[in-house]
Amino acid sequence: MSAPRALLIVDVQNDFCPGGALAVVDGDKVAAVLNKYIAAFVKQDALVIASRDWHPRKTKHFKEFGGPWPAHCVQNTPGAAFHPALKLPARTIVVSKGMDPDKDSYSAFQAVDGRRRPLRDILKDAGVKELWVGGLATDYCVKASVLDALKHFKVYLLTDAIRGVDINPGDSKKAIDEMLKAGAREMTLENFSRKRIT
Ligand code: VGL
Ligand code: ZN
Repeated sequence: MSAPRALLIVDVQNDFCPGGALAVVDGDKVAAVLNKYIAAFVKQDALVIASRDWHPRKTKHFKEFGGPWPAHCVQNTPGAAFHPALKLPARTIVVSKGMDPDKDSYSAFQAVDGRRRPLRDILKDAGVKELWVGGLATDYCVKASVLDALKHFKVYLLTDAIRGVDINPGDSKKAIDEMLKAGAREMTLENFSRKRIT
C-alpha cells in the first residue's frame, strides 16, 4: 500500500519556462525545489504525479482559433516536454490535459493517464488522502487544480514551488489568497525540512 500522500507537479514544461512560448518569469526555478519534494516522496513510497498541458495544434485555447493564448505545449513538440531540470522518477504517473480542441480548460483534474484514467480515479484507487501541489502556473492551472482538489482531498500548496503568469500584476498573489481561503494549507521547503514530516 502506498502512502496516503501524493505529490502533484503541475505543468513544469519548457513552454512555461524562460525561452518558451508562454514563459512564466522564473518558471524553471520551481524545478530545484520540486526535486527535493520528489526525493522525499519517493522515499515515503508516495505517488508522484506530473500533469502536462498537451494541446493539439488547433484548439480554441489558442489565439489564432479564438482563444486567449499563443500556441504552447503542442503535443510531441519540445515545448511540451517536461523541463530538463525536473528530475522525474521513472515511476512518475504522467497525466495529460487540454486535448479537446473545443475546450479551454486548466485543471489537472481534467487530465488523464495513458490508459485514460482521470486523475481523481488514480488518487482514489491509491488511497490518497493528501495532495501536495506545486508547479506552473500559479494563477491558472495550479489554482484550478487546487480548487478542484479541495473538493476531495486535504491540500498543501507548495508556495515556494509555484510561479505565475501575472497578466495583471498581483494575479498570482490573488490566486494564492483564494486557494488558502478555500482551505489549502501553505507549505514551504524550509518548513517541510524543519518539521521532517514523514
Ligand atoms: C496554463 C495557460 C494556458 C497552465 C495552461 O498550465 O497554467 N496556463 N495553458
Ligand atoms: Zn494551455
